[in-house]
Amino acid sequence: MKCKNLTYEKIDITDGFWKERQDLVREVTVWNVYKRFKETGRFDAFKLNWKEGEPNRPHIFWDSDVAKWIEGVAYLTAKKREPELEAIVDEVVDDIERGRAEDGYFNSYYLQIEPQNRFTVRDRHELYCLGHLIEAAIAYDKATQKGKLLSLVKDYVTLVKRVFMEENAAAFEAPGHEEIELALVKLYDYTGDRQYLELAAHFVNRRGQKGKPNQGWAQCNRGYEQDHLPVREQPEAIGHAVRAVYLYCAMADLAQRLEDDALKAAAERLYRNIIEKKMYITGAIGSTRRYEVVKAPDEPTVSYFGEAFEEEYELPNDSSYAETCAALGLALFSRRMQLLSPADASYADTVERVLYNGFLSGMSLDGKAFFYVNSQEIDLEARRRMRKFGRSERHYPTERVEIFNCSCCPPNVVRFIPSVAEFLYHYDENTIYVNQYMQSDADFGATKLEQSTRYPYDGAVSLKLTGESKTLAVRIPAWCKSFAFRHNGKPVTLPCVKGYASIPMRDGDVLELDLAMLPRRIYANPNIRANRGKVALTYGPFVFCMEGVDNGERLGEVRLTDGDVQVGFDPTLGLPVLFCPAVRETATELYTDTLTQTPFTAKLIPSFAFANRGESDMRIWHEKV
Ligand code: FUB
Ligand code: ZN
Repeated sequence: MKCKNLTYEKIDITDGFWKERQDLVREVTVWNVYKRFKETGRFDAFKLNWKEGEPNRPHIFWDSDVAKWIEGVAYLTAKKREPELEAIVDEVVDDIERGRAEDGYFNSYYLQIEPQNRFTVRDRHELYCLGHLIEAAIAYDKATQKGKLLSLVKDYVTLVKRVFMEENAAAFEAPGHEEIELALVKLYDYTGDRQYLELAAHFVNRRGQKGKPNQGWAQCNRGYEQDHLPVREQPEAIGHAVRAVYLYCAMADLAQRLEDDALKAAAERLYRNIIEKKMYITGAIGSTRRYEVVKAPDEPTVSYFGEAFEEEYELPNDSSYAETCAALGLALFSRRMQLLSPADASYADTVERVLYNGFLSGMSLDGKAFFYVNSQEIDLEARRRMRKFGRSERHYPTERVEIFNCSCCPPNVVRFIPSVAEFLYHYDENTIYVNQYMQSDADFGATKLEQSTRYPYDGAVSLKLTGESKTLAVRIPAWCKSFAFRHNGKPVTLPCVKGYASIPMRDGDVLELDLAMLPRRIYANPNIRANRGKVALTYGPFVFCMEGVDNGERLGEVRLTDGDVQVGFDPTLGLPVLFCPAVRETATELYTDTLTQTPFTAKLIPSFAFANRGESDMRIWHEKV
């Protein structure tokens, strides 16, 4: 049996850090995003009755924004029906049924604005929108047994298969923004209909074959869309970060299902390239925000077009792109890679890094506002100077907003948090791999697993198995240097191989785990120019940051000194905090042989929680004395 993830409907998160966030999405976020999408015309666009000159002109990927929102509603509904939300979804489904073309095509932009131009421009997101509608349809059918949306998307997929695979009649062979590939694999998994797996493989295999003239934005060329080489030959992660990780998800999915070793090797190569050379300490990805075209001297003209991966080790803090969707996509990619190497816990380490840092910073603590770009450093003084001379540099955001024009991230958060349980476990016929720690009840069929923990507030975890015996392989996070186990109350020493400690468990057995959580000083590879000579602090899965609101602005003057780092708790934030000895270095002259050092104790908070208390300096990487 191939390893599988235990899916969200088989797991109830019953309390703690992630239950709080799931409740916040259910009670606040899903409604806030709905209201803003309603105000901006995203839902009305499905009625196909917009008239030139009216506000809220339909946009090429509004269908995907609403589809992700629907998918999030479906995950919430799977746990507790929400009649008002379902009514909104059912109205959208009726709009699609009423407005779709005879042949099953549906796209609220093209049907209203340029019906004659369907499938003529690769990077105008038709297949990306269909991909998200597919994911939404599967989740909604699973949660409600209302099969209409699923039936509608299947009709649309039948058209796409005919146009792209049978007739090759479109102006392009592979989509400009990957997404449909991973969605088609999900549709295959859900229906067992192999044609969907074959269509996913078709799109992945046609990528990089240059079978049709290049398209997309003027400056943009194939590197931005990972279309510069056949996917099995791509040496490194380049181009738009979200497009890239969505493609890589499909590559990993297909490698497992088709037992395609070349695809598996390519997915592993691209994963390692990201993890080892192109990822921020928070798990965020995408360094380039500036829209620029860089022609690599000896490569096919490859564009490092905006919102993209940079050269290896180029991870600037103050000009990061680090989109919320990109971080989330890296977690999805890592989960899929985990299934290709089931006994290697490092993939779940990456998931954890993203979940508690690079992804979660995308939403405010009150669940109402979002980041599209997640700054990795905020220096208000530097911004002031840039703006004073009207520099064209796109200024990194210092505060979240409720909705932005390009609103791909908010609905991605709405669907990701309700389904976060899917990162907890993967399993085969003998072993259950415990990858993440959340208070939860899981149903593997003949075996049930109850997890009790306050993680990430502390490292104590209890796992109670009932029913059929299984081996438990429990992840020891890479950050944890000391841990202890008790099996049915008795201390045991368990072998830890590639990050998993394993133990046979029988009906009624309890395995207790204590993961020692201590503050750690982390140093960056000196190849990362931005962080040479600097230090970051972590505690458990959290990467910490310093904010001006706690420590005074002009954080560039602050240096961390040696000495013990104390752990505290901030009741306002509801989060652990760190207190670290520091000095503030100042000078009056422009150059001096003696800087004034004023000692103080710096307070640091989990980096995902920055920018929740107004505009403020923020640093993850700190100079040290
Ligand atoms: O283009 C669709 C989505 O909008 C991309 O994934 C994001 O980067 C944003 O551009
Ligand atoms: Zn986004």
